[in-house]
Amino acid sequence: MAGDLKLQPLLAGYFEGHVGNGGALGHSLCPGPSNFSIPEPSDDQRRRYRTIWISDIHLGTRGCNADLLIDFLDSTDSETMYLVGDIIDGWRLKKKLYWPASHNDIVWRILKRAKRGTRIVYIPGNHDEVVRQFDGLNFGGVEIQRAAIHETADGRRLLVLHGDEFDAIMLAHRWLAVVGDALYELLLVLSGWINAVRRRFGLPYWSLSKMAKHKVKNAVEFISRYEEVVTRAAAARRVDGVVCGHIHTAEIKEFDGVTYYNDGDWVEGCTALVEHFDGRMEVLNWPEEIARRDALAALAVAGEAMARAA
Ligand SMILES: [Mn+2]
Repeated sequence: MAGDLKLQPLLAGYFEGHVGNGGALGHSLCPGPSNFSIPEPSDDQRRRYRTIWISDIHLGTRGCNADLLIDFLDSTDSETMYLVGDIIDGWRLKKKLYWPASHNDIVWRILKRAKRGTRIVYIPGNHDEVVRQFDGLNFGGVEIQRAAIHETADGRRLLVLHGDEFDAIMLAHRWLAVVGDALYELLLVLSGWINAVRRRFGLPYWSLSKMAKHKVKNAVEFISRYEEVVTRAAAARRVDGVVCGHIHTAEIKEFDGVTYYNDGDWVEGCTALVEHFDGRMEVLNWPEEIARRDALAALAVAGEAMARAA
């Protein structure tokens, strides 16, 4: 993919001056959380992780799966939590205000985590880009950064960003695809002429099958290209991996020794990326985790009933 290499210089200096320095100017501008409409449970049953990444919550829209996210927040805890963009959907909020109590519950829970001692880093995305102007500030214990470098327990450095930074490049890719298709059409015409000439000289048919590889543009290919573009840009930054959101597709994938992580979203998939205390990374699919928890609870009840019957 020669196109990627040509476009790489565009990104080379992009993150300079954006990474790090979060919290240096930190001062609290927000009072602590007060009360919830849905009370927070006690802490002892929570699953603990070193780091949690969540993104694309889209608070302020009906798409946000607030109940599942509240369940996730009440079931987990971590030393550090990254909010990887599109937390509040600022664009839609301007058009029409949709803000149920459950969305406040989420904001309170995040602020309360900060108060309990979780380091919270908020990396605004394209839907909450109004927050990007507060780069380097600290609101109620929430550090705002344009991008961050996270060091895992096993010493790997991960670039953390929302991921909309690559939309322009993906658009360029789409143009390359359009040019590619036009070229393919031209080659089809040319090959017709070429084969007509070849037939006249008694030569066998010349196959176009190699060209056909240029074809096919679908969502699956778009996503895998996005993943590769993001990972190549991270590799140019000399990090061991990249964590992003934006395309609402959770994934852990390797490209030439650099790892691509996407924490997914809380609109469709309802997933989070977590780092265990040994540095092992995992995507948590929360609807699946709830189903497992419910099945275990049902088994326990059945077990008790059987023990009583015996
Ligand atoms: Mn986004």
